[in-house]
Amino acid sequence: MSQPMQAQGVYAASDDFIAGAHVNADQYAAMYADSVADPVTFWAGQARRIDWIRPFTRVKNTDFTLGQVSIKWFEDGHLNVSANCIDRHMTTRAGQTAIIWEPDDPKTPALHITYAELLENTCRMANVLKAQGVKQGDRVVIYLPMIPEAAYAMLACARLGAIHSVVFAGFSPDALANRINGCDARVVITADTAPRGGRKTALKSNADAALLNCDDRVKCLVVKHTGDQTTWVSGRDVDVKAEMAAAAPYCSYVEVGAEDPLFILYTSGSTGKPKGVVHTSGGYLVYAAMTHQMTFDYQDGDIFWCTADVGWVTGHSYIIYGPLANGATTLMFEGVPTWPDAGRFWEVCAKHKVNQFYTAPTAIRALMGQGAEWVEKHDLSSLKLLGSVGEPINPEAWNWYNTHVGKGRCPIVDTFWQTETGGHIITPLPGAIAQKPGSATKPFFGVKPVVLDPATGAEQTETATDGVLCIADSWPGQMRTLWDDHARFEEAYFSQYPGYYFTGDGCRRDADGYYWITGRVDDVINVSGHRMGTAEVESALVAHEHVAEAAVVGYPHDIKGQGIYAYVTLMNDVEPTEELRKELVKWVRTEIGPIASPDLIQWAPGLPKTRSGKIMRRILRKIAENDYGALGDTSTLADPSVVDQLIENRMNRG
Ligand code: 6R9
Repeated sequence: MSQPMQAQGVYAASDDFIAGAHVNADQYAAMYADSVADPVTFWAGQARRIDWIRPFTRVKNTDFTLGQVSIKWFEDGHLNVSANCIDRHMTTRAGQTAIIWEPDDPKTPALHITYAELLENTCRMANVLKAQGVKQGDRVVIYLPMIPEAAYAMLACARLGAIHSVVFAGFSPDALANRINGCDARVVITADTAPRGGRKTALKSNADAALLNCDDRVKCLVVKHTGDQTTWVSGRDVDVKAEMAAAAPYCSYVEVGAEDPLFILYTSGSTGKPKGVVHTSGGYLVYAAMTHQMTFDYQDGDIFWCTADVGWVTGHSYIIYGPLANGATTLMFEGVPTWPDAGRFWEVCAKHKVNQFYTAPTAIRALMGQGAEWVEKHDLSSLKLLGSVGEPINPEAWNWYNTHVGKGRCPIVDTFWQTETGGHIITPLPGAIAQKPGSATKPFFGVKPVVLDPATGAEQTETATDGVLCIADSWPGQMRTLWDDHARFEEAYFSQYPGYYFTGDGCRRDADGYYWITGRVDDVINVSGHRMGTAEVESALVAHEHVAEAAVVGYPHDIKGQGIYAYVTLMNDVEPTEELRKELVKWVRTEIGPIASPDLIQWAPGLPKTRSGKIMRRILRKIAENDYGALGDTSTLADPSVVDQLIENRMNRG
């Protein structure tokens, strides 16, 4: 999906929706102007939406200057994130459902966890962590499926001032070990097995394998979720549910500084090593809460469903922190959209009377392919708003979503943001900004997007323009650093276009000032809304004994948005066989995880290189896209004949 989408019309919310919305067009215009003209006053006001134990006196202290990048918000304020998401609601919402948990198997009853129960379970979990020696500032790795214990664990860490690093349950033992070691965590929380779509992932045995490569002192806390048999290492493994039952039902929360880290979340970059994005407590929570309320026009009593996994930033900000800070009812779904059938999402929407539904274009495209009859079977009259995230949404998917799911009466918010941004940065506010299918529309409050000329870095001042997307000033939800590597943080985000935060995305701005994200301009690809560094897949491939060299690029894929196309050069004496192809796919799955599986592997006796030995990825991308007619300048190639051979044997002839 790397092409800018053409507007096929402009869609505004109904007059009724606008009348009841938190923000209408005039309010947006006035508030946005204030937010960028005087961010200190604006954010001082917004920060009151959360409770501070000690009020801040300094609002904004940020500097994007290369060599001294520093981002601090509300820096002398003190708070506790868990208390903001739970305790402060106890006087008014103790009996209200905080989390609806919908299990993988629709025959298993859903759970309705009240705020009072959330408090007790979070406290019990916090006491279990404390008993393992976890204290303020320690890192805890959470490798759990979509079960309530994942929420308890995140909030328990926040309660103790410990820093969580959630690792997506689809990641391999190696990826898990790297993340445990990367932040020197002493505790990993996992589950026995994880059912999804009727199949089970052996999480505990993955954790066992990972821990072989970690410090002996790392404890393994195991949630016995399915009750499946697992190996048990006494002295190291802890039965979480049993310990929670025996623990005290209350645990006091600690006072943390606004700039104390809340979590680390690893994400892919353009080099082989994933980046440990660090978010802190005060600014992140203010921003997650505010965007959740305004972008989704969340109203008290609404049932909110974000289908992401808690292993991604979307799950952090819009299943856990934003909704719970707002006292919302948030739905957590263990399963997949297509099991037991392609109507599962809609069945869950109808069953729990979901009001806002937030998913990814890849899921919409997959369901679109199954036919609208799966949607029509269910009563979707509770829906008020739909959301999209993770990649540009193509107009076909947008129209299908709008017509069949939203019945033409639900605004669609196409929210552009990143792990690094903490929350939405370019997004429609549904009562204020009319939508154009494929456009993330306008900036959120306090966000100053700029479009730069990719070559010169000059700011494009005309309204209608295109280039690379940067942000000119800080907002409270912005990441603060990379774990233990501030130099890499500056280098990755602030060095290409000095003075700006560089998103890594290209974009177009139309004559109405709407932003259209055109996709990554770096070596990051977007597979089913998941970020994957091509270098990560390459380094996994070359770690195989038969592989001499590998180059990985993205290519258009109907469902996934982008698929993974790998060019592999084998060692001299190795025969390229179908069997080896399968083995390499399996190899990458075990090295990184199923989301990194190459879709196509082409044997490449040689790769197109410049005389200085740089692989010319531009050419490889074109061949993978089946668009080899316009290869551009190939004059710098060391051996141009390599290209003809690659074209002849290309794998994607679609
Ligand atoms: C939240 C999340 C970030 C990258 C980002 C961009 C792409 C996300 C988008 C979108 C177009 C949208 N992206 N939302 N592109 N329209 N509404 O997805 O975070 O996993 O860090 O990915 O995803 O390319 O740079 P993350």
